[in-house]
Formats: sequence, C-alpha cells, structure tokens
Amino acid sequence: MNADTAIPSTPPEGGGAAQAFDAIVIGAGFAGLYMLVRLRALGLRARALEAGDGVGGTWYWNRYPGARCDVESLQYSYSFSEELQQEWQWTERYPRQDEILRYINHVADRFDLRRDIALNTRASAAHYDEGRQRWSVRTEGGERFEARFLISAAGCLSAARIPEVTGLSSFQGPWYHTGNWPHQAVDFSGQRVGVIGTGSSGIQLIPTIARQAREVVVFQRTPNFSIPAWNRPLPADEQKAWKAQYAAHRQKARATRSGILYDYSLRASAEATEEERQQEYERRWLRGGANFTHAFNDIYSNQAANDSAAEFVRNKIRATVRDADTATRLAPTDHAIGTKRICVDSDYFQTYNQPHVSLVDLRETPITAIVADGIRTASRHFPLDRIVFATGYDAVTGALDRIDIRGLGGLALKDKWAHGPRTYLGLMSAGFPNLFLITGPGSPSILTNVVVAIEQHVDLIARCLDHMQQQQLSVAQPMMDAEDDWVTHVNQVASKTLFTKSNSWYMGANIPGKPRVFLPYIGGLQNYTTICEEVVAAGYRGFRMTSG
Ligand code: N01
Repeated sequence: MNADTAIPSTPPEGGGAAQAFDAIVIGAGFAGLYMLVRLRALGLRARALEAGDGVGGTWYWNRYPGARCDVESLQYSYSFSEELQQEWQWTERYPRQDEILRYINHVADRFDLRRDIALNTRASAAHYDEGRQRWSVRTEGGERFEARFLISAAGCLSAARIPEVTGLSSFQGPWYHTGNWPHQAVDFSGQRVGVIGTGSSGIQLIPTIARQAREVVVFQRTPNFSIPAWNRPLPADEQKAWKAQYAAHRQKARATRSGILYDYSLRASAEATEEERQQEYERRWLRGGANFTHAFNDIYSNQAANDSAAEFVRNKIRATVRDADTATRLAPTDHAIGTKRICVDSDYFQTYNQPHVSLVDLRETPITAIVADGIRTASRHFPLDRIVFATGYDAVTGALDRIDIRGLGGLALKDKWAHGPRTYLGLMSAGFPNLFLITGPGSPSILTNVVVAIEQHVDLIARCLDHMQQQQLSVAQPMMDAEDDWVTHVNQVASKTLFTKSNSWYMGANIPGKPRVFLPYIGGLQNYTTICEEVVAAGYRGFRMTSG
C-alpha cells in the first residue's frame, strides 16, 4: 500500500491542501509510539498527531507531585524489543512519572519516531469520505491530514475533567488539575492548599503536597480503598535476575487476566478459615500493591468475600488514623473493594495524623461555591491560596467524544454511542470504516497493565493491516451482528461481577448524563486474546473487508 498523493478533499471544512499519509495516529503516548513502529515495519507512511509539545501521553500530562505508576517498573514497559527491555534501567519498584517520561522519550529516540510525529497538533475533527475511502482529519490549528486508516491512540484516561462548581473563575489563586499539570515545578511551601478528589491521583498527591504546604484541606466526596505500595529502590541484582527471564515473565503476564504477574489465588474466600483469611490479607498487605484483591478468586464476584477483604482494609485505616472521626470518614463503605479502581499509596492514611492536614466530608457538607479566597461548603468557609482538582477523567470514551468523528452517512461516533459505546472487540465500530481504536471501549484496556493491552491491540491492528495489504483489501469494518453480539457479551460478563453496582468511572458514573454502562471488557486479558486469535484464525470473522 502506498501513500496517496495530496489531493484536495472536502470534509472537514476549510484549510489548505491536506497532507496525505497511509495512516493517521491520534496520540503519541505508549499506544501511538508503538503503533508508529509497527506501521513503519509494514512500509506504511504514518503521522501521529499529538496535542502536547512532547511525547508520553498520560505521563506527559500528569506531572503532579507524587505521580507514580501503580504497576511495577519491570512490568510497566514495552516488551516488543528485547534490546530495549534489557538496556533500560529502572530505579524503583514503582516508577515515578518523570522516569516513565524519560523512558518514553528514550523509546521515541531509539526507534527514530519523532520524524513521524506532529507535536502541538490536536485533532479536532475526523470525517470519513466514503467515495474516496479516506479519513480527513482537521486539527485545532487548522491543518488538514488525509489517510486511508485512522487509528486512535488517544488514551482511556486523557480527557481531564473539572467539575462544574460555582465561582471557580472568581478564585484569585492558582488552581490545577492533576491531569494537566504545569511543566514548571509548583512550590506549595507556606501555602494553604485545597485538594478536591481522593482517587488514585489525589491519594498520591496529598501526602506529597502535605510535606511542603502550611495547610492541606482535603475535600472528599467518596473515600477510597488503598493499599500501601511499599515502594523501594530496585536493586541491580533483582533487576538483572528478572531480565534474565524477561521473555518468560512477559509471556506469563500475557496469560493472566490483567497482564500483571500478581499472585492470583485459586481459592474461594469461603474455602479458608477466618484465621487463614486474615493471614492471607496481612501477607498481601505487607507485600503491597493491587495484588491484595487477588487474595481469593471470588473477591470481585461474591459480596461476602468482598466484605471480608474490605473490612480488613477498613481495620487498617482505623488502626492508622488516630482521630476516630477522621478514620471513620476515610473508611469506604459505599462500594465493594476494587470495584472503584483500587489505589496504591505511600503514607496516605498516615498523612491525616499531621496537624496541618484536615478532611472535609462533602457528603455531609457539600461545596456550595468557590470564592475569591477559598472554598465555601454548606457549613463553613475555607481560606485557601491554591486549589488542586484531582477530579479524574471522562474515561474511555471522553477523548474520542472530544473529536468530531463522523463515519458513513455523516454519522457522529458520539451519537452512535449516545446510549453507551458499541464496538466489536473494542477495536472497531460498525459504520466507521478503517477506524481502529487502541484499547477502545469493550476491550480489557484499563483493567489491565495497559502497556500489555496496548501491545496486544497494536499487534492485532498491524496484523490486520498486513492481511489487508496481502489480500489487496482496502476497507475494513465490523459487521453489525458481530458488534451486537460483542456488546451483549461485554455487558453479560460485567453483570456477573460486583463492578456494575459501583458508581465508578468504569461505569461512566462520574460524568453527569453519561450512560451507565460498564466501559471495559472484564472477561480477562488472556480470554480476550484467545477470542481475538480465534477471530483472526477464522479469517477475521465478524469483520467485512473489501477492496477498491
Ligand atoms: O480520578 P478518579 P483519578 N466534587 O475519577 C472526586 C488512573 N491513575 O485521577 O468518587 C467533589 O479516580 C471523585 O469523587 P467520587 C487510575 O486508573 C493511576 O484519581 O466521584 N469530588 C474522586 O474522589 C485511576 O482510577 C495512577 O465521589 C469530586 C476523585 O474526584 C484513574 O487514573 C495514578 C467531584 C476522582 O477520582 C483516575 O484517577 C493516578 C466533585 N464534583 C491515576 N468530581 C497510578 O498508576 C469528582 N470528584 C497510581
């Protein structure tokens, strides 16, 4: 397949002549970079459009103090190049944001990817021209690009969200969102800081800011379960030993439900005595990380099993936080453990024992307004110099919704998904030919080590494009019945778990008006991969591929 020469095209409106490529990739984070590697290997001319002025996606934007990945360094990295995985040296058990960003930049340089990336280029519209079988992409800066294939690497947690609170524009101090943090270090010394939000970002940020600030007021709507990270430097011999078996570790990880080498128990909670259960929780607590919720194999599906694990964590919170009232407010009781993304922290609960850190329970006293010098709740006024929003994302579909994507007959993807996203395998959506979604809704994506999910999807897309090249096929899209069956399957699998009972971003519940649908596929990465392989082996069953 060769790049087409630049031909003037119509939609989206305006602009000069389009720059023509075989494939346009939206985003230059983990997904976009690896997609470029694979497209180049296929001999396709590609361009990645990246809104930031650097590569890295999530790790480019999330520069907030304390930002760190909760998957271990040696696992949260690419596996596609043996040289790369051998040469890169990680310094800590859990990698800090700046280390991951250095790693991603190293990848961009090592594979000479920058020449195929347009920085400061945010895609605003992408329309499919059925007659010419081309996607026409417009950017916020008014540039136009054309390609046969459009591949979204826009990310699942990239559409940062500031909630609507009256009066934000009247606040006279600086305010920040964790997902759009300034590039210059922010100094909180001597400041009174208000933090809204206690999800993964808030839980990492609060202890770090508390080390600098004069006063920290945490505005909590929902308490979260969190497990200690027990982060530590990564000794050279441990790293060397792991790398000696890297390929085997990676293969083993891909064969798990989350793409992470956790210690998955095969036992149901009720098979253990109460004493054994407590011992098992304690063992995992001391080991640290999200491995905790795999203590028994029914924690996500059996309420009693979940309650038992949740109570262990609540007891830990009560034992850590000295003020009994604060401890009660920090101990989650409104959702099953793990059904809102479990957090991994360093000294989060201990932070509330410091005299300059306080907790405001927004369920009791909601924020009524942000005012010039702080935040007002139903019961009092909190004078603040700075406000941090750790209020999360319009997850999974948000980044796509922010682009005006139109397929056959001018149908907007946003309209097609008005009652919840509809995809086949989380990879494509009927009516949007040649639009591929890396870690799209209905795929394991954010329930996994996302780098593993990304590599699986990118490899699958690359194989599909290769197949199309070999067979001289030019257009692919899913068949409607295959898509309908997949959506039904995604929902059925989710309904067997406790996840659908929670008001989480997995369910779209954090965004007012968003349909209540479980967004990722919870059938397990290993099962999902098997299904994909069966689809490929059956000649891309469920996809319609045509020529010319
Ligand atoms: O966002 P969140 P996040 N008024 O949506 C609250 C990944 N991640 O950025 O629960 C008051 O989880 C909201 O309250 P509630 C990870 O997958 C990974 O923290 O909706 N509060 C909640 O407390 C994670 O799950 C890492 O009631 C409001 C918080 O804001 C995902 O990103 C690190 C509010 C938002 O929590 C998102 O995490 C960071 C309002 N109007 C992120 N609106 C690691 O790898 C929202 N909130 C470690």
